[in-house]
Amino acid sequence: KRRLLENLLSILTIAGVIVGIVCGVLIRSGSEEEPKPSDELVKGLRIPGDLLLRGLHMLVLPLVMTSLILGLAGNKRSKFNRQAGLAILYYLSTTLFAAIIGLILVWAISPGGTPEAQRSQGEDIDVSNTTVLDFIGDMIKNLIPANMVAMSHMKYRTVYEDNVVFEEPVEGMNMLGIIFISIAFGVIIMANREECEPFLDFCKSLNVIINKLTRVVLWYSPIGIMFLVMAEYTVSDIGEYAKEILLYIVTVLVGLAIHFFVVLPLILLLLAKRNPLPYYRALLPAMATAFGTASSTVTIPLTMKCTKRAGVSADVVDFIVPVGATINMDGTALYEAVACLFIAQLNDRQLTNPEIVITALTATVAAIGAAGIPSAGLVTLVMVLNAVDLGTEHIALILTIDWLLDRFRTMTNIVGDAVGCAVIERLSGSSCPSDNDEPEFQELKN
Ligand code: DAS
Repeated sequence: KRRLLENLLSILTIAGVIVGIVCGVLIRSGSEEEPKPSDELVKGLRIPGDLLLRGLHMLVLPLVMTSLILGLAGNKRSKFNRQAGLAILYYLSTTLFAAIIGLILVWAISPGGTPEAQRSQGEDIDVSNTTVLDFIGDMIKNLIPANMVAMSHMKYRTVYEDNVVFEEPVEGMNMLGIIFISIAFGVIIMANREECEPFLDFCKSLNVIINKLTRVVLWYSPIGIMFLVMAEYTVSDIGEYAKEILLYIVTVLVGLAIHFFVVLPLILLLLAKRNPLPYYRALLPAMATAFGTASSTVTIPLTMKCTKRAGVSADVVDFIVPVGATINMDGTALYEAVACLFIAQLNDRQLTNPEIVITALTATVAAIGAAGIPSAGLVTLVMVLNAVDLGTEHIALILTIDWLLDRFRTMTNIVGDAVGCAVIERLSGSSCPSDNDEPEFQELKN
């Protein structure tokens, strides 16, 4: 039933895009002298679209906080015992590595065009006079939000004028602060479990509520996307961006393919000393479910069953897969790094090196914060864009194809979780007879 609903959501999303494009053309096929619709009409059309964007923004803070806190302290056994510590370390590094693959590819392919092109037209890009030290200084200072309650929207930039130092609030989400505080909370809760149990229960309930709210926003998304596309793009625009969109899809798929077919199998071979082929073959049912539902969470039971059938001990799988499905999303991290730079390119914005480092880090954390539900990566993409002061223009373009790319990145996510189990089992030296002598397994093996 759940799978049917997720597929229905995808169908509605595609329908929303198509209707949005068709209506976009119709409202612009007015009289010659007014090829564009009136401002009033565009303002009206934007309202339902902006509701979707605001809904995505609204979810980021509670989703990231509860996911990070629960990922760290939610599981009874995550008292930083050997397995938990290894799992978090391993997942963080593979997720960051995936984001870096994405950044290298989107820089090399430049689906959104190369900002230098604009420079060659003699238009000087305004390079604000902030130095690298300003940027890094603000980054470090924003780790400690000046206001813990309003931190989601209070980011500060330090201004030095004639040796007078003052801080001016900058619009946008202070993601680094949210992440830092969430991790601090998680670590402190682990060290003071008794006293913090009520707060942890609160986080668990809040996480349930936020995931339900995310579903509401996602079920609204076909409507929001339809109006966003109608207000922003016509076929000519889509046609104009067709090359960029195609290149963008190619960039994401090539990146995911590298991670899926090269990086993860190499990790299996070198770190877990396992043959990737039978391992991947045992994971096929979980891969198909992840692709079909675009949801890691829904796929958890299958990921666990298939990973056990691949020969990993139940002791490891039962603990690592739920943690992995919460905080390990290699596909999502790669996707968000690509999407962020793609939007920067579309806005003719050349990100500075520190901003690219910020993108890799926030894409990694965004992937940790993203829930294992359809289009969760879209919600936290907003956070990555905010981290480098990129607006959510052009996000409508990304929205139109997110339902497709989501499936590929979800499939990569769950394979990353399953590979993590094999690695943790080997590194933590914990093995107990796995239940791979199930009759089906024998049949599968034959
Ligand atoms: N669909 C999410 C998942 O279930 C991934 C994402 O949206 O990026 O893993």
